[in-house]
Amino acid sequence: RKIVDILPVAFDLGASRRGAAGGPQAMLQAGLAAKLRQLRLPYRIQEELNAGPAAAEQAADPALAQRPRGRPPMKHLAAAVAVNEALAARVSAAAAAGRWPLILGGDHSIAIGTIAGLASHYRRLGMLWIDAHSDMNTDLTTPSGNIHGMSLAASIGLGASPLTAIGGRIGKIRPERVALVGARSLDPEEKRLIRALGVSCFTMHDIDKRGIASVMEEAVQIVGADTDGVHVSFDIDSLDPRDAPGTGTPVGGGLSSREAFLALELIAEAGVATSAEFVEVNPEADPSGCTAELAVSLIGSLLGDRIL
Ligand code: LYS
Repeated sequence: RKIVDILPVAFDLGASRRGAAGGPQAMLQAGLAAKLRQLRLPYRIQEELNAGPAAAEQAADPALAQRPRGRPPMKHLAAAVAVNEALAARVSAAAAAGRWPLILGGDHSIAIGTIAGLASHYRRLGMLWIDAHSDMNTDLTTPSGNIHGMSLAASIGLGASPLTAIGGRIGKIRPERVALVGARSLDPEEKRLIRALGVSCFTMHDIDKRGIASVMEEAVQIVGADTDGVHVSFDIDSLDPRDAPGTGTPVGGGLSSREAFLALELIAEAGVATSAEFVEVNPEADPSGCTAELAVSLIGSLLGDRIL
């Protein structure tokens, strides 16, 4: 049995709305460790990573000066690079030591560091990206300047070099080894890029039409074909805001908690996942704490929890 290596990342400067930095502590307080004990999984909880006190106040970054006209600058680029480099080193060490990395976000920009770390270990990494968004913007297409909208593109090797070069190698994952699930808010140029690259994208339309079980069967097959590892990058905003209100960029018409549970149970049954991250839990947007509790249950399902 692999040791689950819990890596909390208190970083939310990749998003417009602050608060996801509190996600890791919210999930831990909601009983993540107890859930792992219940599943009889050995685990360790690493020291929390953060951007450091000066990050939010950082001086203007030289890379920002080159921004294309009409697009907002990448926000908090230096802080995002620093935290993702540190995370990449941690994830790489965990994978090299034979542990099972479980990263707690933080906003979704931390996927850049997670994937950079995994890519040093897995040469043919498959990627299940479960999210309302596709995070396929670059510095040239972003409508917001928020780096959490760029993490998948950057990991594929597209966009500004400070992001694509994190962890050393550019192009950590191949588009044909990626499957998006739950998409329902895509910017025009993200749509174009998804089509041009041939990234498999299972939208809410597909899920409504085919059912989540059929979609997951195909998605798991795509990410498991000719790969030596599969990462599950789970954005809590894939769920409908009625079930998971505590997140920074909620979009209606999302997965029900039942669909999300089934999706993660099916990944567990397939036995393909070699790491995961759960991101965008924002306790400041959820005084009830129900979103963090749901996230803990969902993590349990991915790690083998069953009803019977
Ligand atoms: N596509 C939008 C953007 O690039 C929203 C991204 C949300 C990511 N969690 O800003």
